[in-house]
Amino acid sequence: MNLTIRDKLYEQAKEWVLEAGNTIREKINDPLTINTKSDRNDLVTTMDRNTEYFFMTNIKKTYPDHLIISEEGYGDELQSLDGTVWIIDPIDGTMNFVHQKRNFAISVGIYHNGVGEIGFIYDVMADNLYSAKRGEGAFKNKMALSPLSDQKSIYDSILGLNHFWLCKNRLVEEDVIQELVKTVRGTRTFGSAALEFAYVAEGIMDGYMTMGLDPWDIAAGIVIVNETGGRTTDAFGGSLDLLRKSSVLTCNPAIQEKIVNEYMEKGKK
Ligand code: 2AM
Ligand code: CA
Repeated sequence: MNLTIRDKLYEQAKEWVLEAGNTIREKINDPLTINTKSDRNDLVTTMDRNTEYFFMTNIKKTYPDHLIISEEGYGDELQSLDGTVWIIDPIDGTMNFVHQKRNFAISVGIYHNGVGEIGFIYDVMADNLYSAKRGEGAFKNKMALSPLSDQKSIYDSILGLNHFWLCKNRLVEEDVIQELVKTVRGTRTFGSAALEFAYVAEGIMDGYMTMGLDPWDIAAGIVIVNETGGRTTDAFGGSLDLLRKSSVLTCNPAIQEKIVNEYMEKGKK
């Protein structure tokens, strides 16, 4: 993608992300209409839908040839990542949005012919914007994020995990996850995949591994984590397909092979 075009696209997308976040903040205490999707814990609100609609109408008006993959139904049905594709989660961490009124993010990744060019993860209530352009580093607001250390030991690592590893249809034997939990220094569960990617990029968490995420949960995060030298694969080290749901491991490169080879591969069902 031409760099001048990309810079303009970055500025426009940033403006929309901040505007959408501002609207959510202003309405954070308004009454919510909450519905469920795949199960009773999979929530969606009018705020998710309205925010996605805001992005969709602006993108289609300004860039009629751009395509959209998004969570709440206003996107396109895509069979490939050809062209310029916006991959959007209007609210990542909807359960946090509903129950906690914090710890949720707007996640916007912009891909060109399958290559992640731009990523934004906006922690709306904290007003922290994580961003990256491919090849130009990652930022938290105006602060450049440092490259991740390649010397990290798994014993000194904090790993983001959630209870889905203990639910039905898990992908690995439970005792392997237990071993992994005992090996690392600590675990955290924040409830927003996008924020967990941002924390890996920031180096305040060393990895995040989860069983099933959709493209909109991770598209921006991949671009941002890449720019700090982190790696993102499925939980078994395989490459990700941004048209499908998949397990995900994003982490400091120093611990990736160990997690995959010594835990995940061994416990694979
Ligand atoms: P969401 O809030 O946009 O749905 C929570 O652990 C993380 O997993 C969030 O990023 C959440 O995204 C995502 N997730 C994906 N599928 C989910 C589901 N069925 N139920 C709850 N969270 C889900
Ligand atoms: Ca969402």
